[in-house]
Amino acid sequence: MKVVLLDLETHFSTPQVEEAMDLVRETTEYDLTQPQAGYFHCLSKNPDYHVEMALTEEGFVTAKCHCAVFKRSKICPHAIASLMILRDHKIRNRRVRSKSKHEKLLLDEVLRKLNITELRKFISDYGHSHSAFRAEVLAYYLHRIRKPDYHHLLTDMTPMDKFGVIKLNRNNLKSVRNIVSILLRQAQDLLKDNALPQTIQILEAVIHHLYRLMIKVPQFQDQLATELKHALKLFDAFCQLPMAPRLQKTALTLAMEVSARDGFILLKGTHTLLRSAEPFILEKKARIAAFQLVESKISLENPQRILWACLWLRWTRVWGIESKHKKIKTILKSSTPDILTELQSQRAYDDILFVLSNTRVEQFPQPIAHHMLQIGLKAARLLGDEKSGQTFAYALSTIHHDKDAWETLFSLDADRAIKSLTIVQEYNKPNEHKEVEDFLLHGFQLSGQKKMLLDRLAALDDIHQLMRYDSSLIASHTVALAELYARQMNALRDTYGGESVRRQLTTIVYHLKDVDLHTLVMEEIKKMEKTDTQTNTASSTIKGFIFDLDGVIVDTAEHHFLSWKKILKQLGADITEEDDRHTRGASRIESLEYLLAKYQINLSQKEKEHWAAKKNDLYLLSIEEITPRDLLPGVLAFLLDAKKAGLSIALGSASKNAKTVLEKLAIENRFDAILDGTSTKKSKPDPEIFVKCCKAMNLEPGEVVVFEDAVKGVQAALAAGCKVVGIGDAAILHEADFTMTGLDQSTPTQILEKLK
Ligand code: B16
Ligand code: MG
Repeated sequence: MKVVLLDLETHFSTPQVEEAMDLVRETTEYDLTQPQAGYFHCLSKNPDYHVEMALTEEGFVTAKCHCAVFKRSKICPHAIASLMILRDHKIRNRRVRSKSKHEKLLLDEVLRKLNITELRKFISDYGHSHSAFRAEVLAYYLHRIRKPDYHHLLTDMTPMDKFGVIKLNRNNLKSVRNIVSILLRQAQDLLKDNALPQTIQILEAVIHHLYRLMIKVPQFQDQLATELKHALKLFDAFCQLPMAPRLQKTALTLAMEVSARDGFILLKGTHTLLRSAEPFILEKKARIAAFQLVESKISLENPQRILWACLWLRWTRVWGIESKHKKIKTILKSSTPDILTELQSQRAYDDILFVLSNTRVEQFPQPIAHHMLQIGLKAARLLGDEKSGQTFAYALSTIHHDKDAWETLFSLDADRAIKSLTIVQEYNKPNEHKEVEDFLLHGFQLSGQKKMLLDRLAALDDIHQLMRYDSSLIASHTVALAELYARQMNALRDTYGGESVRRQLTTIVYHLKDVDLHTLVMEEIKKMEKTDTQTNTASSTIKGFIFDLDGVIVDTAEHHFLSWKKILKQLGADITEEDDRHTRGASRIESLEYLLAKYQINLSQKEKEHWAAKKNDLYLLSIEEITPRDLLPGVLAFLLDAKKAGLSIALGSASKNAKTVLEKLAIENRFDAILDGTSTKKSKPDPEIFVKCCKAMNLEPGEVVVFEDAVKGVQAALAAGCKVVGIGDAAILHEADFTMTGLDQSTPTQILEKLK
């Protein structure tokens, strides 16, 4: 950054300059050294910073600070402050030199002897042409004359019509702001030199004038706010200095008069005039007057009532004044959350605790009450008020399940923090609210309540939470943890979520391997499977399952139907969905005969064989592409679980192509017996196929459940003496013991339970 040393203010924004000025004021221990010509070091011990500066003959200067902010943005308050210090140093040296020549002194001497009229005349002699320019020069020198009249200067600068109405436009607004800025800069310098009477004289004129403009020409409020903020900041700094009672009175009168104006507005982010002048409001009478003024501002219609209320509350606390107006209390009561938020932004932490000590937070809706208590906790912590901190943290933990607050409580009073967990646990059933579970598990883990953590995790049945919190249980509760994992993994498998469950299980297995629990959990799962098998088979009379193929295991029924449709088309008929009901489960030749009869087509035996073979060719072609992905949902899991439950399983299909289809689906080895259209003489609804299946499994038909999608199949199973679960439409398969839409809808264990 390269700037002109004598003109820093035009290079940086007002906030940057102000911040740097604050820093200069704060800089108490520092060294300004010149290791070589044109190079300077500003080394400040308090606050800590180090800036290197290079100054050219022409007055250009570059600065480099060693702080992180400068490294990132090539500018920082330290650098600007150091430049100001350097400039000050240079000017002082020059002053010494100029003093020796008596030039400056001479100018001051001359000015001090002038009155305002003489000064004006003097200036206009040098600059007739431009009134704004004349005013600027006037503003520069005004404080040096005997009785400067700033009010006059400002009013003079502000255009008015003959009725006294202010006529500001963009152009003359700029001039007004310029003059105000010059005056404020001077006030700032005067304040630095502790010239308090002169400072308040400028501030009084400027603040009065700016507020007048803010009220009268509200369309320029935003622009004027920049200067007003600067003025208020100076006023606040002024009020913090020790001074004669006469000056205190001037400051207080200014604050009271300006605040009392109709249409007066408070600028957010600045100290209110009255708050700045508070150190001067010492007498009871003055306090009551100020308090009443603030009260008069608090009404429902006032959009700034929250800001006023903050001051009202402060004085209630600090001065112990009680309001006589009930209405105010009512207004403020409903605005308490907003007041707290505002007090927080003002960093008025004492007032926050005061408000909360007089408020029943639980009367507000939950999220609002939560926020209010959070504000309170923060304030208590910043003030080091442990007792209030504990109270807020306890309420936040117990009622609002706030994890951060609980951590604070734990650091302050571990027993109370654990008590809060116990209460939350008692009042909240597992799994009802996610945030409660997060709160509890987090708390149990952090406070080392391992047994409570394990019990809650067991009650939750949420394997993801288990994975999140198992690290603190592995060493102390290894076996219990492994059992829990085994149980929850089994439950997850039983949900038949397909691909997504498989993916979840893989993630869990990886995690278990990571934390060295895999072997133990797998052993637990095996143990459980063994017990499951024993209990299932021992308590149930059912010992085997028979599955039909088409429509139960795979959706080939559609292929059968479409193949028939094409054949019948060649024979001059168009078959319908209704026909599908009759061909389902029926053998190939029976199906053909049914369709020929229905559509009155006469064929010889040879021709029938010819068309049946043709249908099969079409069918085989259409199932060519079948892969294990074509298994109907949940089939594989169901077959595996049936085996796990100790059941024998068989396939009983009317299709002569059953084995081909099973191979394509890669499940031919999963069955204890496979009987198909090649093993029987009579087709469904004749029971032959299922009777043969039972024999092959060495079971009585009464010990077997058949899963069937065709009416003929259901009838065949019943005729064999088996139980039947219909797969498909309950209305069509009404003869079955019960129906479901697919094998993914239940588990073998549940079916056994249902058929008991
Ligand atoms: P194929 P399923 C049955 O199979 C079909 O449901 C039925 O539509 C078909 O006509 C029958 O197989 C004969 O099939 O022509 O391949 O020998 O349901 O008893 O498994
Ligand atoms: Mg079928």
